[in-house]
Amino acid sequence: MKLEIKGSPLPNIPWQPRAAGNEDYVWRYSANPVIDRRPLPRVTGIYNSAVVPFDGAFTGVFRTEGMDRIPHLHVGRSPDGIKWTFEPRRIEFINADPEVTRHEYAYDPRVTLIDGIHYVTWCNGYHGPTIGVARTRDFVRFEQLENAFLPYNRNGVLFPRKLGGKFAMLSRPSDTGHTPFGDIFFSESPDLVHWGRHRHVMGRGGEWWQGTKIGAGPSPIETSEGWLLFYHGVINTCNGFVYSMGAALLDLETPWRLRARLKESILTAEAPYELAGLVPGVCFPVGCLCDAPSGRIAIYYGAADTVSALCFCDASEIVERILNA
Ligand code: BMA
Repeated sequence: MKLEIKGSPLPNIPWQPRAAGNEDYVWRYSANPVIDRRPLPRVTGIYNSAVVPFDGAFTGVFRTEGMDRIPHLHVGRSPDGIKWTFEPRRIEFINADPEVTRHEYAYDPRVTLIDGIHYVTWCNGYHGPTIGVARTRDFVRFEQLENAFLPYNRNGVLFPRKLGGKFAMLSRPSDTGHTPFGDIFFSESPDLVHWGRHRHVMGRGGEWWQGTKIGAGPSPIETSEGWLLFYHGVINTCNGFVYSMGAALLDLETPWRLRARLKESILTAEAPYELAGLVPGVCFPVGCLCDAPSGRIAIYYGAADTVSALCFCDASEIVERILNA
């Protein structure tokens, strides 16, 4: 299959070829974690964070947690996607209406480039978790927009282009706590304020690794076979939830129609840094880089709610596996 990826070349993508003998769909960076705990004074974890190419280098929005364990968002910058420095102050979002910028907590950011502007979506505390939305041109000034949904919702992930003239978002309606359910839904908006035409995309269940809940990961990658979506799937074990990574293909023009999805997870908690941390047993994908046309993909994922790790895959190979699932 000759897969076409809609996107820009990214020759400096962080990359490591698959080790000989490794038959997994996705392989880990050998020097993981890329970002260790304590990146700033009194920050005990930095994870579930989104990285994008910016000005020939890389930037990102990172979830940090300090000694009070309340998550906030910080900007990070890197020449190569591996070595990072972080703004010591959390992002101060701007809006004339203080109700919009009212800050309780912010976590699990995604960053999506649409028509030359970077949009940040995250789990935003507003009387319970909902989806915060902001835009930036320079990663210095962030204008916060209205929350996309009523509480409770998590994992709001924008598509990198408008569909039928509308912004499009995946999300996962939830509850106030460690939600014991969850499917992925699609919504669209003409103006990033009013969201509607909600559609069910795909559900939990079936294979045990994704039996409890699922949620979209990084922004979908557009390919000639459909939108390639990495997501997290959760199993409820006698020791609590375990988070793995899955892959699916959504229809290009009607992305609430699932084309196919892998039955197996593509990455599950196995490495020491995924099994030991503040929440052991978590692989949580949020950011993704892709070099079109080579199809090299680098996925940033939070490990054990403590550190940030990197894994790699090949777009053609993973799409072919999904289509043959
Ligand atoms: C989810 C979110 C994620 C976290 C995961 C595992 O509900 O809070 O940020 O990684 O739980 O604790």
